[in-house]
Amino acid sequence: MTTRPRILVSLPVALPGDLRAELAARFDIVDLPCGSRPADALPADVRAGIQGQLITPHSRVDQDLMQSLPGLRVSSNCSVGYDNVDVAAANRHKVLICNTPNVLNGAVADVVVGLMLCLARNLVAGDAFVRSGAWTRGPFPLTHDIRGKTFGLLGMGRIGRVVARSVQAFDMKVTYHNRRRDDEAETLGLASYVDRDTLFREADVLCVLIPLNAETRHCVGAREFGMMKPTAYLINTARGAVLDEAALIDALRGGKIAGAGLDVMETEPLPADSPLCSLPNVVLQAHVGSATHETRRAMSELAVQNLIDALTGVRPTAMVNPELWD
Ligand code: 8YV
Repeated sequence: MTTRPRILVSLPVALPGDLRAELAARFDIVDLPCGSRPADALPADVRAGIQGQLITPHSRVDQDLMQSLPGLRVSSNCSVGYDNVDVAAANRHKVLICNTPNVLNGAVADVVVGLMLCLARNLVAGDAFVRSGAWTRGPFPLTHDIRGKTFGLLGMGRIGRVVARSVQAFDMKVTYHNRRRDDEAETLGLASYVDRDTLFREADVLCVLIPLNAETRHCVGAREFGMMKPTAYLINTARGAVLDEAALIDALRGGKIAGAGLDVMETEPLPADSPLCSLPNVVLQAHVGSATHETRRAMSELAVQNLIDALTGVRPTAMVNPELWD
């Protein structure tokens, strides 16, 4: 009798029932609390039979993990980012890594636009102003237009293109800097390429949309904030650790930049005693870029399908290390 492949599922929230049923129809499922490590929570005989896993970036996929799951063949991230994965170790262990690009582009871009409007028009403070009754004592202070201003994109990937198209609707001039030129984006008129220092110097809104890796960790720090206009806003919906957060706090306190909109932080969840929580020129969100019913459903569907495909001999749609499949 053939044994069914065993998979690990470790997610912050339960999969929708129909998607879990898709997995249960094919595999034996072992559930693991989100963020737990299999070596700590599962006996060796259970771990030995696990061939695939469905996870989020809360779970590390590193040498230790792969040694604790010696039969692992595929790890399916329910996320576009894969900074939780040691890809070199995955390649050494022949573990295919899948992720969920594209399906979340619009949702993340919408949070970028939302943060930009909150910063430029001070909308969060405006709500508090009305609720507190302060309006009865005088008008809300004037804020700033974004129309005609320069929107600088650090990173022109799939999300960056949607952001560029979105902010063009606000008559903004869009510039970008990326390791590689995006000729198609330029041909489409989505953005114009500038060197990295020019991007920081000229942006009225500077949006960080680069992946987190050893090269990009803390790549935006005091030097970059010092180049920015004191009237400029910084937006980060990528990963918190791309910014040197201590330098950002100094820049915000010292008036080097006018404000920051952060959907991601170096420490998540952000503790209430973080200095970021007491800065009036910061708008904070709880890593909600993709957190809509529709987008998270699409991500879950893609992540589940990637796992099923990889374990049933079908080429998955989205792979981080496709050379392993080929
Ligand atoms: C994920 C994200 O949904 O896709 C990413 O890289 O950061 C989010 O969209 C989140 O990390 C999973 O909980």
